[in-house]
Amino acid sequence: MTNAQNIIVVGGDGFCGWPTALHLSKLGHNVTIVDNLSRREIDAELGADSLTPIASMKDRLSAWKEHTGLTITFEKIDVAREFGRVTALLEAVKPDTIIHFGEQRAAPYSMKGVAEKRYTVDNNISGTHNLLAASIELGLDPHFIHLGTMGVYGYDDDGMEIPEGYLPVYVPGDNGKIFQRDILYPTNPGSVYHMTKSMDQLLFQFYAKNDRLRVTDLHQGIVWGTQTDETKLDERLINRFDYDGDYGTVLNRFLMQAVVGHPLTVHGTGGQTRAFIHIQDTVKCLALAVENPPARDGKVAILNQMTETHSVRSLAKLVAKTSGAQIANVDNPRNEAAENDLRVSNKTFISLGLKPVTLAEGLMDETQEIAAKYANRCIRKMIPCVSTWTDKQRPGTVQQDRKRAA
Ligand code: NAD
Ligand code: USQ
Repeated sequence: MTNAQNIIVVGGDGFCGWPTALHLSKLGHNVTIVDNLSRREIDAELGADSLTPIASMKDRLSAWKEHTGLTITFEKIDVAREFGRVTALLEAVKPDTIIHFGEQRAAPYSMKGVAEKRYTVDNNISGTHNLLAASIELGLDPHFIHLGTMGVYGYDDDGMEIPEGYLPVYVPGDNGKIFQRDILYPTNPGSVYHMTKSMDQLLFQFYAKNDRLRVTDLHQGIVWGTQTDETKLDERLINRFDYDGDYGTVLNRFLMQAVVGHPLTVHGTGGQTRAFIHIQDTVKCLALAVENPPARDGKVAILNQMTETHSVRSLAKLVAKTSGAQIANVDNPRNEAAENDLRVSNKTFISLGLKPVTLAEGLMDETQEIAAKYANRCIRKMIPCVSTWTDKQRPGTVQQDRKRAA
């Protein structure tokens, strides 16, 4: 590989960050992982754990070195709270690229209560801003790649294909002439977590305009699967598999629920349609983004990082059909549209050469094999989603009691 870069992967101990760090290392880049290990602490706080047994960072990195001869460096830094250490690290590494996965990423966790709301906002906004401000303060010129979310667009059936970040608007000026602007697609976040991703967008817009920072914001869909070519090499490299009611995402939860004999927990009618991507495609998209920095034109490059859309109901039916699992339509703890359509443009990644893997390609079996292998680690009481979006949805409220009595 000729164009080896110095790459900092913030959040490199997490579900998306860890396999991305390994993939970029294998491609020949010099990778430094920065993580404060807060996810491992939140697991302990919740009494949950990854279904797969994730090794310590020390053991993960030794296993990688043993198998490949490659070294990945690790720095335990809280990017939201340790600005001095962030600055010192950036000055030492002089990254060509910073990839920022290091945020609190669960919508249900962000809605649990006021402490979790405040933590999510403080952590996500300060972390993003510290990385941007430190880069500019030091006079560095990294390509800044951020993991955003499809959820910033909202799920309101806008009656059009969701474009990549920008919406052309046509407005009458004072002289009656129509002028055109490309504005950020109006954000419509569905949780405090998604709101932080909407706010991140403004930070990028400002630094791209003011300092000509090259920023790529990847609006990613729900990631499913667990293993990649690199994490399969050794059990010590295994990726995390969240299944609990706060951090588990819908398809991985269904695949795992079918294995442990739990009914598939469809929220409401299951008419919610969402965008999905397999973890193997996530790491490929990140490699493509690293190789293709945007022009220094003052505009953030926004790419939709998703490969297919499905309704929750259709996923449940698919998993039930192949596994014989029961489907349970439970009260929806969230405040979201019961039914929506979703069409999304992902033309940039396709034009860069991404060949998406799909649900139909046997990867559901692979994910279920992993779930079956570690099913004995499942803590069943952690499966239900108990974080509610509003007080009215809490069990024991007058509304809930009346509903049950009716
Ligand atoms: P994760 O929770 O598994 O990983 C996030 C990592 O960031 C953790 O290891 C955590 O310890 C670290 N971190 C959090 N705050 C930090 C801080 N202040 N300083 C240093 N490290 C910090 O989450 P993930 O699923 O890997 O998601 C990574 C990113 O991708 C997130 O920003 C998320 O919003 C985005 N994303 C994830 C999905 C998905 O389905 N998992 C989908 C779309 C977007
Ligand atoms: N859902 C169920 N049953 C479950 C769990 C979820 O029906 O057992 C439903 C939810 O109500 C929701 C949908 O499935 O309608 C998706 O929920 P999710 O938890 O799989 O995904 P979400 O909360 O949107 O968040 C996840 C990641 C987040 C990322 C986002 C991408 O946790 O980091 O940003 O996916 S996206 O959804 O495209 O915005």
